[in-house]
Amino acid sequence: MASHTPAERFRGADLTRVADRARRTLGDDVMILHTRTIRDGGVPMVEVLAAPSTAIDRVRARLEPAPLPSPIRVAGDRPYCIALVGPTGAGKTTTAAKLAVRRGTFGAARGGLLTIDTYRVGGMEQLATYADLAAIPFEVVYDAREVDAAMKRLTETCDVLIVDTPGRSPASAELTERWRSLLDAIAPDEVHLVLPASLRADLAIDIGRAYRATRAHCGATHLLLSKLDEVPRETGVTDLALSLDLPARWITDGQDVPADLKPGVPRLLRSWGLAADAEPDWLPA
Ligand SMILES: Nc1nc2c(ncn2[C@@H]2O[C@H](COP(=O)(O)OP(=O)(O)OP(=O)(O)O)[C@@H](O)[C@H]2O)c(=O)[nH]1
Ligand SMILES: [Mg+2]
Repeated sequence: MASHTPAERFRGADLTRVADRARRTLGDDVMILHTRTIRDGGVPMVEVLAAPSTAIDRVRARLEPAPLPSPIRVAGDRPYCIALVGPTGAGKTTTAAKLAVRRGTFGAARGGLLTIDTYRVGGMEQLATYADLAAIPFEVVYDAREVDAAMKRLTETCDVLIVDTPGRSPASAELTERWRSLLDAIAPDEVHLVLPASLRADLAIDIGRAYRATRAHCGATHLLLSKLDEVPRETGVTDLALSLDLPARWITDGQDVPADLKPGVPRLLRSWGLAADAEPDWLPA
């Protein structure tokens, strides 16, 4: 896969000359992303990571999601629904818990959880425990006919609803069809495709295609890369996000609920071509 990263590294004996070379190569709008001193065969050198600022703007524009509605729901309307879909073990349930439990993810709006994953042993209990600890509403729906009643109850108790779904195994077409009809009945406002950041790009593109080309309410609208902590130096993570061509509202980078959930774009821009030892403040969050 061609890299989408237009950031380039320049090395030399002194910073002024290296920065000049970066400007001559990449143009006057060059932005220095990171500088560090390295040793090349024992000789100290300056290394500069630079990219044209228009390229950075382009990446940002492709990954930036539309802002959440404000207020997130009009009084009396049903809660704003965010569903998480994706392959088995991608991190959907953990991420659902993080989103619903973390205070401030949605400002002052009250979070709630709903699961349609009644297949996975322990999945429901996992979410129920988090909901219990955080004292937020939790509903399980087994059948499309139960959706209305569940939504009515949730309308009283929460403003944003996070919907967990079962992992989709290509071998279980019948189960897949069942949860898709359920998700259709829920009609989420956003459907986040949760994919591990370590997934091979060609597989991610195939999976993305499969999840996007579906019925109205099941099609993925956003990408949520999980497990960034499992990718050494986060190499290639931003390229993966760009190849899926979906906006990225959040990423996850660890198993801790709710701490390991971060806004997507600032983090993806930071991962973009930068080594792990880079200063984290090179772009405003
Ligand atoms: N390192 C790391 N592990 C994570 C992250 N998110 C989830 N996990 C772990 O990944 C495993 C699977 O997470 P789940 O949330 O159960 O995944 P799921 O997509 O709901 O799985 P199914 O319901 O079986 O499809 C668990 O051990 C989680 O703790 C993350 O950001 N980083
Ligand atoms: Mg799950």
